[in-house]
Amino acid sequence: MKKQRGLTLIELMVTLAVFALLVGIGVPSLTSMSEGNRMVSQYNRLLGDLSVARSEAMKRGVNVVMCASNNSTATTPTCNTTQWELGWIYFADINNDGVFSSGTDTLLAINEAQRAGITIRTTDFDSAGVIRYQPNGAVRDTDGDGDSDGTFIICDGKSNTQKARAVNISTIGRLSKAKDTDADKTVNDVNGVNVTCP
Ligand SMILES: [Ca+2]
Ligand SMILES: [Ca+2]
Ligand SMILES: [Ca+2]
Repeated sequence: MKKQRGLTLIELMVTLAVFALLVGIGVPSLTSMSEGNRMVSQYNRLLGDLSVARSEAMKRGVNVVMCASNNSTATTPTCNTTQWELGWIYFADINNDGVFSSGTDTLLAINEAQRAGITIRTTDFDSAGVIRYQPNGAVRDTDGDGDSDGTFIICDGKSNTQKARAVNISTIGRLSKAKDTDADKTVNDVNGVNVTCP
């Protein structure tokens, strides 16, 4: 008869120690990894949409408006928030009034709300929730002060500015990844100021 062998005390302790290590370290790092992935994916989505919205304005020869919208999936979505993580839309603004006009304007794309956590906000644009691309690709200066550039800031929802990613948009509509120009570990906005998180 074969002798059945159980775990020795030492084997049991090693097993428990390994388990504790996996649970203690593995879970938080997985959480921050998926949050980091979501930030990267939203960053890429935002860059893509801004870029396409601009090229649609140039291609169609009309203003294209991209705006934050908490009802992006509705039949007639509206530009109604400054919290871009709640969703956004962009459309050919045929009647040039800056809002989505059902039956007149052409809805080009929607991006649905994100799960709770990350935030996507802007700074320095004429309107915190609306970007208007003109047929020449420039961002429209809606308040006429000669300045229409700004920055999109994506944060992790924990006010950790050092983890923030940002996209700068110049007055002529050029997109660029925000860099840490003063080497203090936080990326700088279109005015060279460190970005902040809500
Ligand atoms: Ca319109
Ligand atoms: Ca302005
Ligand atoms: Ca900096």
